[in-house]
Amino acid sequence: ALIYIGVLSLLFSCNQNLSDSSELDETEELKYGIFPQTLPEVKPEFKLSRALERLYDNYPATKPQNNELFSQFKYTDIKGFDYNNHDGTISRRDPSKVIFYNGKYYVWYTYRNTPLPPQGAEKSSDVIPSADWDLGEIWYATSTDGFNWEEQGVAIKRPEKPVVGWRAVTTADILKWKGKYYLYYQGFMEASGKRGDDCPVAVSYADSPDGPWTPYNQIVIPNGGEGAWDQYSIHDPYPLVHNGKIYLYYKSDFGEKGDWIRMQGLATADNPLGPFTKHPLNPVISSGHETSLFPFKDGIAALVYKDGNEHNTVQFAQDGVNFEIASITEMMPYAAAPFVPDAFDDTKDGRGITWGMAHFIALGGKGKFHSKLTRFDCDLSLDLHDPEMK
Ligand code: AAL
Repeated sequence: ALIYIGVLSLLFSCNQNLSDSSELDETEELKYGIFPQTLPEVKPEFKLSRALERLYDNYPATKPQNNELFSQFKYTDIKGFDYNNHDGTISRRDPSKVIFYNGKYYVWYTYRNTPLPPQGAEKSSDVIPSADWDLGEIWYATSTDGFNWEEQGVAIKRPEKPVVGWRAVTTADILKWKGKYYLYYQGFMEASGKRGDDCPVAVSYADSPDGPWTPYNQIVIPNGGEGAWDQYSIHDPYPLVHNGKIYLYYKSDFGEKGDWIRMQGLATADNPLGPFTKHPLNPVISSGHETSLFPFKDGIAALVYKDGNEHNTVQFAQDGVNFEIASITEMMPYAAAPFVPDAFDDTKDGRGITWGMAHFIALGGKGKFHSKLTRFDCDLSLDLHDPEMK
C-alpha cells in the first residue's frame, strides 16, 4: 500500500509540475513585448524589467526631461562677505531659506568669528570653538539681486548662561505667521561634540525681518524622550505653512558616536511659540542632512542629500508626511536654503524654486576648517523650463 501511495503522489506531483510549467509558458509568452522606439506615455501592457516598472510606477513623469522635480544644480560665487583670507577664523554656514521683503532678499545664517579655527570638543574653551558652528551667532544679509549681498550684522546673539543657546545659536530658519516673523534656531548648552551635536530648538520673534528680535528664551521644540530617535538633538528647524498649520521639519542625529544615522521629522503647531506636536510617523524622511523643503502643487517637496540610502533625491509628499522619491540627481546644494516665494501662503498650488543659498565646507586647508555661503540655481519650478538643468 505504501508503494502504491508513493507512486500515486509521484505521478500527481509530476502532473502538477507539467501543468504548472505549460501554464507558465503560455502566459509568459503573452507577457513579453518589444519595447518601441518612442517611450510609451502609459505603461505598456506587456512584461517590463524592474527598472522600467519603476520608471512608470515611482516617478511623476515617464520622460525624465518632463519630470518637474528633476534638476541639475549650478553654483555661483556671491559678493559681500569677507573670510579673513580663509584662515578658518570666520565662518558662515547653514543659511535660512531666502525671503523677499520691501524690495530686498533676506537671508540669515550661522556666523562664527573666533581667534582660532575649530579645535575639537576637548580643546574647546569659552572662546575656542569645538566645531565650525560652536560659539556661533545668527547674522543676516540683504541683496537686491541675490548675487551681491550686504551683511547687516547680528540678528540673534548668544544669551547669558543658562538660557537656551548660551553656548551657540546656529542654523536658523524663518517663518512668517499672521504678520509677524519668527526665527527658529538650534540653542546649544554645551560645546558641540562633547557627547554628540546635542541641542534643542529656540525661537525669537520680530515685527519685520529687520528686527529687533525678541528672544522667547524657552525651548520651543524639545528633544525626544529617553530612547527616542530625537532624544539628543533637534537640528535644522525648517518651518513652512501647510494645511492651515505651521509644519516645521527638523533633523536628528542618532545611533553611535561617530557613526550617526540622520533622518528628518515633522512637528506641527497652530501657534509659532508652541506647543509643537511631533508627528506619530516620525521620522518622515529616512535620509538627508540639513532640511530643505518647499510647497509644490498641493504638497511638499524635499531636497534630500548627503546622508542615507536616499541621498541625492528630490522627494514629494502630498500630505507633507509620506514622502516618495520623485527624482534622483547629483551635486545637490549642502544646507540648501531656497528662495521660496510661497513658503507661508498655505498654498495648494506650490510653484517650486529656481535659486537659493547654500554652503561649501572645509575651505582653506587642514586646520582651517570653516564654511562659506554660495548661491545655487536650479529648475524645480513649474514656471521655468531650463533645458540646461534638466
Ligand atoms: C549642520 C546642521 C546643523 C548641525 C551642524 C550645524 O550642517 O545639520 O547645524 O548641528 O551641521
